[in-house]
Amino acid sequence: MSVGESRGDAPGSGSARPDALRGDVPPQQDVPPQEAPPTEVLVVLPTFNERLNLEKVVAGVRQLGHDVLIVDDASPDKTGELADSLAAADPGIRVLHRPRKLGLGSAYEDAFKIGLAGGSALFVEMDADGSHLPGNLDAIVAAARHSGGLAIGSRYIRGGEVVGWPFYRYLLSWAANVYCRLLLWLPTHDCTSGYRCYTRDLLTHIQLDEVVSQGYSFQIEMVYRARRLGYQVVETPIRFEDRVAGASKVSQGEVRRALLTVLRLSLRRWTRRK
Ligand SMILES: Nc1nc2c(ncn2[C@@H]2O[C@H](COP(=O)(O)OP(=O)(O)OP(=O)(O)O)[C@@H](O)[C@H]2O)c(=O)[nH]1
Ligand SMILES: [Mg+2]
Repeated sequence: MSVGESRGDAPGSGSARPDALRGDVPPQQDVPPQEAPPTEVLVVLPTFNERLNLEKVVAGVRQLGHDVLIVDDASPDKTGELADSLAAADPGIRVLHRPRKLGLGSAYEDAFKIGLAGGSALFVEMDADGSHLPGNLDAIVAAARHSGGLAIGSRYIRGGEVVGWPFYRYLLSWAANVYCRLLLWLPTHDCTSGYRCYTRDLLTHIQLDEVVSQGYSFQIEMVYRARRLGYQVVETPIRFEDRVAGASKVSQGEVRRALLTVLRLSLRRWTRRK
């Protein structure tokens, strides 16, 4: 089943009503119901071939007491099976299995809909590759709670740092941020950071079904939409460490698609469309 089909099948999809998101889980997304009431914070971990990294990241988050939702896209390295075994041993962990690699943005969209239906109040995005340290999580969550909107774990403000990246990778990230800031007029320093926390209020109003980004530009588009809706977008410094195991999924194709999506958003902005 394609992304488009699964989205279209969702009851209430395409509706502008914020409450259309409630109970909006497409049928093939068979996530076990939560046994205990949800914790305030839901940490979403998207995975594609993260078998070597997942367990440590999940343990770090669970130590802080937050619920975890893993979204695995049929990883060939059997990350999904590992996720299932972690979930079987801990009711605070759930797994959403998707049939194939459908993109980072759509993984977060599907997870947010599940979290909204389940009653979570704060929604964290976090990579499952070990680059995002659990030690930074509480500060990001506190900043989101305080702002009422979106808090971004930022590598590019005072106190933030990147460890272990080769120069070209740093340059790519820096250039991507300059590009977004210029084209979308965003004052945010780290629009592409995937370590962040949204309030329920923001996600309820952002109309997830209208987000055009399926892949990495999701991060940028969500910053843009949050600001357009008038929500505060704040940044809190993080230490970002390059993954020590597994491979990055940021391909040249992903970069191209992200650049084009940002260009499309910028053109819409100039032509005063949504
Ligand atoms: N479910 C799902 N997860 C994905 C997909 N693409 C990437 N991920 C996960 O998203 C997270 C971020 O992906 P990475 O490959 O680490 O990319 P990145 O962190 O933006 O960039 P690097 O610095 O190169 O690691 C990781 O946990 C990946 O396993 C996807 O299509 N579906
Ligand atoms: Mg990474």
